[in-house]
Amino acid sequence: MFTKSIVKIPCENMIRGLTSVNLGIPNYLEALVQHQYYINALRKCGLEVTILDANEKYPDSTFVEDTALLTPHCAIITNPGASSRKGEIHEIKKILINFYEMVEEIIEPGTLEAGDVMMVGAHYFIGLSERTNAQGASQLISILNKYGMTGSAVSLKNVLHLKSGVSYLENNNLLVTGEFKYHPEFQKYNLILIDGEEKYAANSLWINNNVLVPQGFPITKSKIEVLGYQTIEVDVSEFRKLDGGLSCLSLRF
Ligand code: CIR
Repeated sequence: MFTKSIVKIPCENMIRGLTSVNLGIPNYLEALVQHQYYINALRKCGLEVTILDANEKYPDSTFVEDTALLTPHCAIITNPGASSRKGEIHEIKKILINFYEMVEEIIEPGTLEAGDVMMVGAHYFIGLSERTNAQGASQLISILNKYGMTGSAVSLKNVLHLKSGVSYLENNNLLVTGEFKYHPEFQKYNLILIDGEEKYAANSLWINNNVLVPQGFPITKSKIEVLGYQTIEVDVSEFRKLDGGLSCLSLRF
């Protein structure tokens, strides 16, 4: 169970954020409203929410998930692979020392963004992406081992981050799309296939037996409900324009 979360208000400069999709420029005011609904949803799931101010220096800084991996034993500050995002870690580090006694770091030449890290109990799958390299993954595995946890690297080709295409919903249930359907490491889970028009919803977010689902993906929503979860729809259309999804917008611990 999670009790706390951290989010960061989007900055006006988000309209200049990194993106690989052709969905247009985000509407900033709309994004602010959607972000507030997202915060409400986290509270509905029982989380205390720490809200960080916007920082115009970092257009993508609302995607706070990428800057740290929070485990039950330690916090790990990442080293984002995107050069425009590297400076985001300084603020997050200052915040996390208030919550964690043990704070570790990924360092050069290792790069890692925590959107590439999926927690399954005490094991962490680490996507090797354009943002997370093999050195970053191996540093992370060493840190996890030090605290009695494990990690393993997963290859990926077609998505920005591992969790853009696969999300663990606890109780052995795994949402998968595209290339991850056939991945050998995931075959032991109860795979819920999310495809075609709905593949964006493969990034849904388990929080304390609720699952946040992006608004507008009814097939995914009902597949998740059939498994016994309570779903909460959240509109994140403006963040999707920057390759962002539900998990990217918070740190949960
Ligand atoms: C980026 O390209 O870094 C941002 N525009 C989106 C980050 C999304 N984060 C995530 O999937 N964890």
